[in-house]
Amino acid sequence: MGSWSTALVLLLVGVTVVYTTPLVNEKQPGQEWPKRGAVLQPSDDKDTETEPETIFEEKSEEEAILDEIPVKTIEDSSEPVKEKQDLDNTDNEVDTIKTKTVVIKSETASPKVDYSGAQLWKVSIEKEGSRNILVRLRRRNQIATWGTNGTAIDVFIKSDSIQNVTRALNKENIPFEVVIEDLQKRIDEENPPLDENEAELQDRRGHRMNWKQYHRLEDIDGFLDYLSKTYPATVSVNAIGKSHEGRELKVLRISNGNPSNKAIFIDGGIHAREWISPATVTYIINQFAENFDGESEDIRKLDWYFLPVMNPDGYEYTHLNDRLWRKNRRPGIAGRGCSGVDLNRNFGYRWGGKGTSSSPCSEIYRGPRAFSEPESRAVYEFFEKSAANYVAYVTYHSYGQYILYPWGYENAVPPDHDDLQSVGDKMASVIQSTGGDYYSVGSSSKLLYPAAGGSDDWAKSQGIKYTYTIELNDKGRYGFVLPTTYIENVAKESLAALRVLAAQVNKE
Ligand code: 0X9
Ligand code: ZN
Repeated sequence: MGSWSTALVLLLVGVTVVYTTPLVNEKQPGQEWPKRGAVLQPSDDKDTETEPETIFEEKSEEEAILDEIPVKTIEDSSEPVKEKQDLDNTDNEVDTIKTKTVVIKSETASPKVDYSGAQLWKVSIEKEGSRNILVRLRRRNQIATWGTNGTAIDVFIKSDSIQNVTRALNKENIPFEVVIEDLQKRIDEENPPLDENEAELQDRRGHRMNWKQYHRLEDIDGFLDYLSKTYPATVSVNAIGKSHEGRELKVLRISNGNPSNKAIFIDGGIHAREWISPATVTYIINQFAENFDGESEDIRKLDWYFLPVMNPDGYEYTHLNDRLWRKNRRPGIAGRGCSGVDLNRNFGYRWGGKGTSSSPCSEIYRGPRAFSEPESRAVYEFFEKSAANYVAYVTYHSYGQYILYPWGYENAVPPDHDDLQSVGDKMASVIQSTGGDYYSVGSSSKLLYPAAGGSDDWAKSQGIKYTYTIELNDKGRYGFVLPTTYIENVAKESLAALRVLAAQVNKE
């Protein structure tokens, strides 16, 4: 071969290499996320429009009363904590940094809500009439209800209501016990800073994530980006939309790129204060992404989609302003009224039904219409556009240790409820053998309370068979303010449960 032809060959090889070598973080061939219309997926020919058949079960008197008091939420009340209300009304004083499309509120703008002297009680509901007393106290904004185990309700009481509530319960001989003496103290102790060695390790790793702490959104997002840069053949990240305040909603996908894979969608952080949820989702991501090739076939055969923080504004708000905030950060009317929509009441299946409120001040405010919120709408649009064959949807919440399946909107179950129950039972049993925690399994309306507009009901209505809400630890010792020492065990248990689910969907 002459020197000219050698040069031409070298040039061609060079050009080919440049054009076929993926840039860092660019998706490899076969790694593009399947879009509807691009490749026909088995799910495309399923009729998801028809409403799944429901089996209605008779409600006992007991359950009917529980309907009135959706435990863990505050129904149709104005803001339960005076301080919160005051904060809402300072929205117009808040500093904002405006860019083209992003408006992120200044971190120092509003003062922190102080929970000094606020308490968490376990109030027995075994005595007749005790629920009604609690409903009355809640309507008068004296208490907020957090969780239940069926015989007692966890009740949050702000400091200046303690006397009144004590008197009301004593008068009716309703037993109660103080579980947390001072919530602010617990909040201050919840997430201690890392010691120096650990902090140094963090900096050397290329990301700041670990499961010994609860992290700010920046660390979580940085971790997802790090994984996609480090493992471009299997991991990729896309922003599926933006929150009210302009934060990205980042979805991470893990896949071997086989177009016939089934897919599982997992999210966390719908409710801002449930910090154990994003911690668990990121733990699972870490296990799969860092060692995908060494993972079991059940994991490698599936496409995994993770949205660890569906409510990033609320999540940041709980770090900076109010540790016990639940909703997103939709601004109040004219920047003055109560803010926030409960994203788990804003999804578009049976929106507006039981266990929801039309009052913006309520903790379970459903929003002005289904999918009115950029966060829930982004998830809806993501599923609309995605051609992946979703066979399972898991959404992590806290607390109570429950594995819940639809329906949530009403005390009814879908036709395949036996499958959901038996796979749920298997997950609960592996959780117990892995880390020792007991999880109850059942339909969410029956085990907890009816509440419409949940992401789980919507996912199920779209034809995703194995749809679960998992309420992580604990059972009310710490509630939402779960110490960091619990993270690893809780997350390890959930990972074990997810492996059971993966094995099941691969079998079908
Ligand atoms: O009330 C909720 O949104 C969930 N409980 S939490 O304490 N994390 O707020 C339960 C949701 C269960 N699913 C439906 N009701 N659809
Ligand atoms: Zn929740």
